[in-house]
Amino acid sequence: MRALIVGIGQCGTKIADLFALVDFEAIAVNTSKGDLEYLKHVPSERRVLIGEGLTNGKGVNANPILGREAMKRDLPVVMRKIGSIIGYEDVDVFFLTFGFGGGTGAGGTPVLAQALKEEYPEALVVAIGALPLREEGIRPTINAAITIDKLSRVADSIIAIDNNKLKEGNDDITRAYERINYTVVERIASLLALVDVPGEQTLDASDLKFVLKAFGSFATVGYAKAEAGKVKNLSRLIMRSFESEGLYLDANIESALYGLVAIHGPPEVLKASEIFEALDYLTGKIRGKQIFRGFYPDPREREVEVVTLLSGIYESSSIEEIIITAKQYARSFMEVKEEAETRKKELLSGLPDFDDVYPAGMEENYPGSIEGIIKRLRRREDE
Ligand SMILES: Nc1nc2c(ncn2[C@@H]2O[C@H](COP(=O)(O)OP(=O)(O)OP(=O)(O)O)[C@@H](O)[C@H]2O)c(=O)[nH]1
Ligand SMILES: [Mg+2]
Repeated sequence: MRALIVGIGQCGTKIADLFALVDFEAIAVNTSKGDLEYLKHVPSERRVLIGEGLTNGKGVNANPILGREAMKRDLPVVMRKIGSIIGYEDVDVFFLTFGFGGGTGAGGTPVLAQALKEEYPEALVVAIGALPLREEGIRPTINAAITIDKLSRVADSIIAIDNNKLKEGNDDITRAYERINYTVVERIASLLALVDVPGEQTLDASDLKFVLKAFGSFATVGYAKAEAGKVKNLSRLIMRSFESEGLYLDANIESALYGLVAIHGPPEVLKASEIFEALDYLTGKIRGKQIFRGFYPDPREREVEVVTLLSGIYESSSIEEIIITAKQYARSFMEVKEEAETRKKELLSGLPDFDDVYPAGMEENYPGSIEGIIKRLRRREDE
């Protein structure tokens, strides 16, 4: 299976950079020249600066209108770059990585998603976006809500990563982001790495595409890992990958349409009865009643790793919180605006105009006034 990662904005390009580190084909697109230079693993010829005429290479300061405009203006450059990397071999999935709360990623990603859908109708477009932290305040929340709306109309799936959920302890923010990004890439990369690999019952590209083709709804990736010697019942470990602490997003998994589970570990631990116990239970639980499965016994392995993908999710408290907060803010903003306009009108009504308070005819004599200048010019013409 061929996946192409396109990172947009700072958060997105940092995630793409980690994908490049683990040998995925990745491109970085940003309005900030400095942020592009800061990357370590995406080769420099795969970094595209957009909107330079608009921002001078300095980013868009969380303004998605500018982010959108930058992407629109330089879309041909970005698409040409993508085309040159793709060459003659098809791409199965485009993963667009970005932060929902900024300007470049939030504004630019829906524009690029749309263009990719038009140019490569056979490929899937999957958005992988980080949701803003609560503490970031209102603007990132609004950016996120509107971008969710836009992407839900063009992307096949949206893998939303709730930064709130993954932020733990007292990590400073840079370290917290690094850790989140690393976790995201580790999980998605290990899932992709197991597609088309020989195993007991294997997953192929068409399974993954089937699961991710979910009408712009949400998807989440779950994960659970344990030392092989400590696994008493594999069924429990599989279930854990579907539980809250394993997922990126607070979501009701019963609202999921499809699932995909990949299990990797030493053969003596991968007991069929325990695997099927968990998978049958989970299949009954999700809406679409279908879970694709892959088992990868590996005698050299000392750990058991379960990676889960759930798609078609429409109930998520992480998402709902953002949408509701954004709507409340939009409503109160409109109210405040209306109130201010009413007050302004009340305050200023009844004021006279200049003509009401200054005697007529003065303008002629005032040398700097337009009327005065015109009259003088006319006079000169007549002479
Ligand atoms: N998970 C994760 N989230 C991030 C990271 N960096 C920023 N964010 C989140 O993404 C949002 C900011 O997006 P950025 O990518 O910094 O913004 P941008 O797209 O570059 O846009 P501008 O800076 O406005 O030009 C905020 O809501 C942050 O919480 C990161 O490295 N990892
Ligand atoms: Mg930026």
